[in-house]
Amino acid sequence: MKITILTLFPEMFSALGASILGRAQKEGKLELEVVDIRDYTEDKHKKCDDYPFGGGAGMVMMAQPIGSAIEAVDPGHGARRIYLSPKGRTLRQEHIFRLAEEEHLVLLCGHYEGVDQRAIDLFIDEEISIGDYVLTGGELPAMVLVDCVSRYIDGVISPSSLVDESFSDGLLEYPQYTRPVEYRGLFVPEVLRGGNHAEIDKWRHEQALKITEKNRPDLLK
Ligand code: 4FV
Repeated sequence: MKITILTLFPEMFSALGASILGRAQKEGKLELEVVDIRDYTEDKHKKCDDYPFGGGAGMVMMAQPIGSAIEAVDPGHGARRIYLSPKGRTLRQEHIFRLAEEEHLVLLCGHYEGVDQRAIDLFIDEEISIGDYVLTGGELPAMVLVDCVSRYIDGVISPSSLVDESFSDGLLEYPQYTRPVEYRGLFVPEVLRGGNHAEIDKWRHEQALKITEKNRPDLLK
């Protein structure tokens, strides 16, 4: 899978070179392309944002550099073009499964007050929000989306790790434990050390239900 990120702050994406995502890129499973929108402005002063028409605080990213960047990285519109924005549909796990099927994603990162609406109208397929809160830029949301989607690229995560995780069966995940057996007076639940897998599965399902009921009763409806 190829993911192209369009941003005014490419330096923010060095974090995607670490750990699991770094290895996925080294192994050629994930191709990540970070593009500086500023490289596509036609303004002689490299301007990429301007004051909003109608007044209001902050600056708005101009449509031309965005449009030229998108047409450069995705000339045939073969990619799914996504704008990360609080106005978008909230990202949920079922979304991730669908996006993971795409060959090429183009992620547009807004900054400041956002982008000129015409950039969205002309070039964007869908707007996605990572949650009901406002950040300084779309870069962190883009990294969240890259991380979530990349987990479903063949070979990035072992298939056994993709089952029994939060939201995979509509429930939050059961508690996890590892060595040592005792830590500051707290012990690993006996059932997990017993080796009876039917009992372990039963305990884990009960725990998942309990945690979901406590933290996300809406998932049980
Ligand atoms: C956001 C979100 C988000 C709003 C103004 C970037 C910022 C600035 N993106 N999910 N929540 N974006 O807050 O995706 O342009």
